[in-house]
Amino acid sequence: MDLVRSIIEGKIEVSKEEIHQLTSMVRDLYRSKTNVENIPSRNVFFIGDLHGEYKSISSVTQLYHKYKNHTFVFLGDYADRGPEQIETFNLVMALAIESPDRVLMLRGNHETDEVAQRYGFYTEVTRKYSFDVYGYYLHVFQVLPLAAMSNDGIFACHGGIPEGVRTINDLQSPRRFNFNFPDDVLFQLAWNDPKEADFRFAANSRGNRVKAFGRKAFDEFSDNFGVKLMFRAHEVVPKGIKTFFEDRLISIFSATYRGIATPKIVRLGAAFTIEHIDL
Ligand SMILES: [Mn+2]
Repeated sequence: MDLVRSIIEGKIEVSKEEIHQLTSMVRDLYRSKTNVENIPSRNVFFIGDLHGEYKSISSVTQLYHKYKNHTFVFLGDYADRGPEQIETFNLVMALAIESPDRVLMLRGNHETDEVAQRYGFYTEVTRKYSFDVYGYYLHVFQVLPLAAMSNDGIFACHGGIPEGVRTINDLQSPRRFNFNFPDDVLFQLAWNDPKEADFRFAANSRGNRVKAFGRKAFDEFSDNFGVKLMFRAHEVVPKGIKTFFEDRLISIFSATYRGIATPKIVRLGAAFTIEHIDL
């Protein structure tokens, strides 16, 4: 645990063996989790895309020290694109290992081999370490849950509502242990985007398998699953926050994305009070 503590305290340089230790601990912790994990309904921070920006995860770490009775739900997309991808991913893992009862890592669309090969993480890890080390991270990707839900109506995932889902079993039963997303339900949880429109599902310019979900899909899903409030990430929003469907869905982005966004996270306090926090 010295390794974990030192990373939380700012250690940046880690050896191949240390990455092996770190990723093995996350795998052991997360393998037995379900696709949809249970979370509390209050005193929760939701963190959107970090995309390899160490400054953002450092700010979150300060809140983690300050709010010891709060849960931290990371909505995915830890690496790719930004300047400190390996360091950012390692720090999130260290928090998840140190406090498994109050830190939850969800899987974003960038936590796949296909995407990480194209957007920077593969290149960074193989340049600095080796193909083996990239493999350690892939084994973390595949154990991460896709969504989180509380007993009284909070739902969170990286992308959005998948098409054709009626019961919790439709979300829990697909097998997620794959470096990519062969399953459409899991794929859409990580990839779909909300749209303020009066349809269920429509095409999405991100790709053939990706959908936009409209108000009808959101209302049906909310009714079926008892969802009162949903959190997701996945889209660059300039203010770091954007709400949909009369503030029942909150989209969060927690990186600057080359200076075009103001990174924010959301604190869900008691009685569903919401606070937007600048990072
Ligand atoms: Mn994404």
